[in-house]
Amino acid sequence: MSLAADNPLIAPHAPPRHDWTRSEVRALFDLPFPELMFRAQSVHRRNFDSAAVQISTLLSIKTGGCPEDCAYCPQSARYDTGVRAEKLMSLDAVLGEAQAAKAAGASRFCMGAAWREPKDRDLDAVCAMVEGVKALGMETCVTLGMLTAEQTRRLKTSGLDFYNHNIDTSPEFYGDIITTRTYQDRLDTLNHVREAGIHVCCGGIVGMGETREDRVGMIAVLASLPEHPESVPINMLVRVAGTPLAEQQKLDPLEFVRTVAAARITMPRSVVRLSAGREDMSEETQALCFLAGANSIFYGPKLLTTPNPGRDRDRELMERLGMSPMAP
Ligand code: SAM
Ligand code: DTB
Ligand code: SF4
Repeated sequence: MSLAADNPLIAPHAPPRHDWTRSEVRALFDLPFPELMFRAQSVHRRNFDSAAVQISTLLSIKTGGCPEDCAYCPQSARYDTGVRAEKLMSLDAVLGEAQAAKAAGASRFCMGAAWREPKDRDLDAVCAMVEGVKALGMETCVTLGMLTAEQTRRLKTSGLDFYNHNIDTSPEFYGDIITTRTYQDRLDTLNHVREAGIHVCCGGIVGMGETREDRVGMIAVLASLPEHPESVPINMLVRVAGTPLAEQQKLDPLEFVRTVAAARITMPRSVVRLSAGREDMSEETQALCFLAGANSIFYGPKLLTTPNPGRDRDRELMERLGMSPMAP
């Protein structure tokens, strides 16, 4: 890798690139760890306050019983994980949770549903939730599965700020993880979201038994989108008993940090979320992720169905690191 072209200190303020090749992304992953961290932190500081963390809270508004076969997911009806299928939550209950999240310090409220795609009647209910959460003064995000162009327009009208839809992994490894929808289906939904003028939240999962080349491929796909996702969640697989990936070998945490750094360098203006997996991560690894350019977390004791660090623990961690919430 040539020095001048790639060193962010020598090529400052270059606009974000959308033509990242796999070999360039691979070369980032292959850098000596200190060099990779230095580059990631240099890019980070040019684009963000390096002490600011975006705070989102997640709520599962429709849990379990999903027809899809995502091998990582505790909510698939195909696996016996102990997650019960529930009905869509009521508007009042959702708004109560959003209010509590706001009072605890979250600026964005993310609502997730275990659907392949929403039915129109369900979408009406979700739109009412989005309107209600927005009226509380929070940013809104939902993740509901595949969407049509018409559905994205309805969500936009209700005031939706972000839609989360992950590519999850590389195009080559994808078929080992999910067979009930294609990679292209996901890209199509992302296009609809973009065209409706909703911010895109799109990332993936590492630690599913993929190779480094798959992690490279995932980052290269994200970084080559015509517009980078405004939000890029990097999840460490939460290994849930009963799912096909329950016994997956744990990924080296430093490889997770490298993935975060590659996301930061290739998508310099995106908010990169240190997403699922923090419950099993040391605080030192989390600190390295922030150093690598992560600047968002899920805050609150639960993700969708699995545990996340408690609020006290995260407040203490933020304090120890001298980091504070990012203004919305
Ligand atoms: N059902 C919708 C869908 O899949 O598009 C929305 C909810 S789904 C749970 C949202 C995302 O959560 C998935 O795309 C996946 O990236 C992430 N996820 C699910 N289970 C996970 C796990 N065990 N570990 C890490 N991430 C997970
Ligand atoms: C994302 O990338 N991670 C979140 C959110 N988007 C919806 C979900 C993590 C789920 C972890 C497993 C669970 O709690 O069920
Ligand atoms: Fe269903 Fe989403 Fe889980 Fe896949 S990730 S099984 S689509 S809830």
